[in-house]
Amino acid sequence: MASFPEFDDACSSALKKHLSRELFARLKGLRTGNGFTLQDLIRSGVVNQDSSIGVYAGDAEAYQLFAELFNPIIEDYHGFKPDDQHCSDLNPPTLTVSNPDPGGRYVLSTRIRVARNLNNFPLGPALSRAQRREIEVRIKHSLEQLPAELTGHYFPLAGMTEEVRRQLVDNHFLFKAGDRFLAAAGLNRNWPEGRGIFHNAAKNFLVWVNEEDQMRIISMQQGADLHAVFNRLLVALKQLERQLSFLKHERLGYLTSCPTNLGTALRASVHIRLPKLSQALQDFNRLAADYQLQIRGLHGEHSHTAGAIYDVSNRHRLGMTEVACIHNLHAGIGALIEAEKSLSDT
Ligand code: ADP
Ligand code: CIR
Repeated sequence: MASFPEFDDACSSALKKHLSRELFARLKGLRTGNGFTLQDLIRSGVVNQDSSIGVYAGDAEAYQLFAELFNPIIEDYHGFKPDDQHCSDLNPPTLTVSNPDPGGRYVLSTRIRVARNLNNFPLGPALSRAQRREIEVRIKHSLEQLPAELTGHYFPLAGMTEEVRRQLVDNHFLFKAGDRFLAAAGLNRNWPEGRGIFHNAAKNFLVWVNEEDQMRIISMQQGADLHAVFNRLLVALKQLERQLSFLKHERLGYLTSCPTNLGTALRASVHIRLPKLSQALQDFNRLAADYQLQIRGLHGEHSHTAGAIYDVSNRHRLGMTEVACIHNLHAGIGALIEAEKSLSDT
């Protein structure tokens, strides 16, 4: 891919928008210390013309070396400007969000996850097979030290029966296999080796290992108790940070392979049933935009939905604290529920 990539007329990715011929010519000869190139960075968006973003970083250095491409994509997605500074806060004062749906009429479940990668390793797209295996061993070891309600077991994907794997995916606990966006980014190499899932007995605390990021640390449960879900995540993070050193950038916060996850790397989502509002699509989309929400399907990113149930989450993760991300979602859910109620009354 030495020449400028072809983009379809229908392609509307951030990559297409921000990769000019001049920029391509300027960046195409560069490579990071791990050998990660512009071609590696854009492959997912070139192969998958329906990408919304289309780029992945192979290591921390890529965010510096290819900043001319990353920065405008990051600014478009998060509203974070090149001289803005991210500030995570995992020791917040008490989180005071009420349950946005105490009657349990709209919100089926709540999930908050953060992405993490380990210091002194490349990100997933540039990991060697041996490095991926070493990361799995380190993470597994750290998970074995977790206390009380977080205690659980690690289940490697290799050797898991198809039936068990399918069930975990269908029940929203495990990542799906064969994602074409990740495959083109080099994130599915040597699959399923080095990948797996940890969960406690209640399956309300889970960790994905070596999917899009080396760790996706997840707290989830039925209902809309954002407070309980967030606090469980904070307890787990505090424990894990004693064992593991996470990859962090002075300006961009926690580093992730996809630029949409930088900063807090936090996605707080609810599964919410909105039968009326989802019929009034313009209103639904306007509210989502006003409250900076992202709407996904019932089985996560790039999935369709069923039964008028949507995955609604905070869109921005960078340039704001973790608590601000949760407040953002909380306000958005409140507005969606109000709109659903008023449509039901008419
Ligand atoms: P991520 O949040 O890590 O970016 P996905 O969008 O792929 O990942 O979603 C991963 C899984 O989490 C999917 O099965 C999705 O349905 C599930 N999920 C997301 N939010 C919720 C929620 N609030 N309740 C239950 N499952 C959820
Ligand atoms: C894409 O470009 O569509 C995929 N690589 C996924 C991008 C991340 N999604 C998102 O908006 N958070």
